[in-house]
Amino acid sequence: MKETQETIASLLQEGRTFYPPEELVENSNVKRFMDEHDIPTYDELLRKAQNIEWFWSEMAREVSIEWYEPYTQVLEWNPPYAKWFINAKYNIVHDALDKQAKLRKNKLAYIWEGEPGDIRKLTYHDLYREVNRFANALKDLGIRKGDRVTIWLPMIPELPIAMLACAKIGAIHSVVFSGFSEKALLDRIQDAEAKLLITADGFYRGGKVIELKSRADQILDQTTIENVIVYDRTNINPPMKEGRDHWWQDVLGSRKCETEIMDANDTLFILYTSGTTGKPKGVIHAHGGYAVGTASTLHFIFDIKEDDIWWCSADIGWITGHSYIVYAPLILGATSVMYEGAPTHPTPARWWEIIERYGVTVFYTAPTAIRMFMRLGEKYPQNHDLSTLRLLGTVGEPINPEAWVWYYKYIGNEQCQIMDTWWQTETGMQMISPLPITPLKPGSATKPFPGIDADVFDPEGNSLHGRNAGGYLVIKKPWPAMLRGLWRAEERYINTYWSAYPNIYFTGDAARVDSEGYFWIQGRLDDVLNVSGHRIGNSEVESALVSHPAVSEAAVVGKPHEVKGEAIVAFVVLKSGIEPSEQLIDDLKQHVAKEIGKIARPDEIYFVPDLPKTRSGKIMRRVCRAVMLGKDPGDITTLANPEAVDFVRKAASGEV
Ligand code: 6R9
Repeated sequence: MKETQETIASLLQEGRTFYPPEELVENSNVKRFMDEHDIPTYDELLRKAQNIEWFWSEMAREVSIEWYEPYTQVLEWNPPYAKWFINAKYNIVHDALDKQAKLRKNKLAYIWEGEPGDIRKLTYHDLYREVNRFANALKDLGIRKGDRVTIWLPMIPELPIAMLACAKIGAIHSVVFSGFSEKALLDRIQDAEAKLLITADGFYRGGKVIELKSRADQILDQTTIENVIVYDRTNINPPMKEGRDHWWQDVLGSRKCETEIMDANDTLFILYTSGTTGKPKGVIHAHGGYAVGTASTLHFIFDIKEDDIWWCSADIGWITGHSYIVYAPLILGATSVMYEGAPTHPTPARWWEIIERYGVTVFYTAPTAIRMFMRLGEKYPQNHDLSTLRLLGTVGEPINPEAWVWYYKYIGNEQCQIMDTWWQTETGMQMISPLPITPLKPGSATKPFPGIDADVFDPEGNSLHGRNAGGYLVIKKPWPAMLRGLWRAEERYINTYWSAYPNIYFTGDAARVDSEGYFWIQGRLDDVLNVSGHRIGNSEVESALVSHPAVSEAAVVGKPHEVKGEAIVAFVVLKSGIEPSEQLIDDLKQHVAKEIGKIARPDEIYFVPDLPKTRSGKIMRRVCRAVMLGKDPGDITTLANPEAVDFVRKAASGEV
């Protein structure tokens, strides 16, 4: 530990740059691409790729996308709507599966490990067969092109199988994270008006069985769901409703299923993400552009080669899992590791055992996980042979230099470049990230991916590029995996992403760009928390609290947290006649976990007689947060009730 601290201290002082090993550069996919196109330098690559139509059509070829019918035009940009690969006939399942079942029939697509230790290995042929059988099951239950199917499955192979089966027949999947509550599931089913739900009886997490099906039963009557398919993972026999509920095994159809020929711009999936209001946004992604964008980034950034073993530790319920466990690795014909359970079960060495057991070569995780392992101590990774690793990556939030150095030293043995990838559910693909040829500065996501035109603007829309001054992170040109809209919320799409500056995508993040063009992401501007790399709207947690019978009002704010990045703190006003108590604090935490999911459970709850508000009645979260952190709340004289600031201060400092 002492040694680590010294390394960190020297690193922080030096602001060191880490140059990529020559061997990595020489053998990289991106270097080969540059040589083939007579591109001598990284800067030249970035410059040339700003001709986005040239670059993305080259990339479609580079990652071997096979269209049923070719496109007639690369891009059609009618701001704020982009279409890519115009008139191409396509289905992502062709590249992810149908083609692979021929090219790489006996190669492993997934090496899966369940939390109790069970192992399943699926070749491309196995996966192909399972997807076809399940796709026929969906058809038999009346699912057609354009229908929405909600998937509430844990990290088992049936999750990618279900997603691919939907895509294969042209249905739109909407995956809901298995850690979310049934209430969150209800909102998402209703918004998408899904006809079918695919779930499991339960799954293993932290040594326990977490039920899914029996919980879904509590909300299904309020939905448009006509049929439910249930996978038997834990043998707990949930109640099954005659006529509506079907066991996975019982509905499987024949092994032969034609892939639906789609337009490249048809919708592939909806994935809900948190915004500034309580209602989640249904981000829409389309077959063609998403395939090109996700496969290109995995190919160049993580440099996937035929014999790599790729492990992205995210849950498929988030965009990271959609793009980099399901679609991109399959399009590249890679072998992926997939793990069901908690990272520290049954011991804090579980992940390192997995890397050792399968000889993982490229590993992608989140800073919050690294900080957790850092706390547990380096003895766990040190007892394992991690020498197969050649590249590491992170995503989800800024990585602090301490965690960066620990990851570099104890997981990468100072041999592996760390790819700090900035992107969003909306961008679909990694957007700002090093390539194997990029010199690294710990804490910086380095430079935009070729073809991505990122910048930092001041409020008037002037570029702050190179000035090292904080501003709004924006993207100035369209990119292939960009969102195509929000599900049945056109106005919200325009207001959220396209209203700050004309025809420019507003990311909602703050950033600065230094004199060498390196991007330093500073975090979100809007009222969205980032807890362990998960986006949670402050107002989502507030709505959950206010839905409890004891609560009249709530303000939810984030507080810096060593492991989680942000911890959730709630200031709560109780209804008159209700007495504060420790028991009530516990009840409220439970209530939020039930309404949204455990990840949104507040870490701290304080009762206050009133909350600071503007004269128009808007609760001033910013003031609550400043006061809680002991900072100057700014001018509070315009508040309707300045005395409430003191209530918050006293509560947060434990005076009441
Ligand atoms: C992929 C994903 C998106 C938000 C994004 C930003 C934060 C993601 C980051 C990062 C700093 C990185 N974020 N990666 N911040 N450095 N490398 O996480 O998507 O769940 O939609 O979250 O996460 O604030 O705007 P999503």
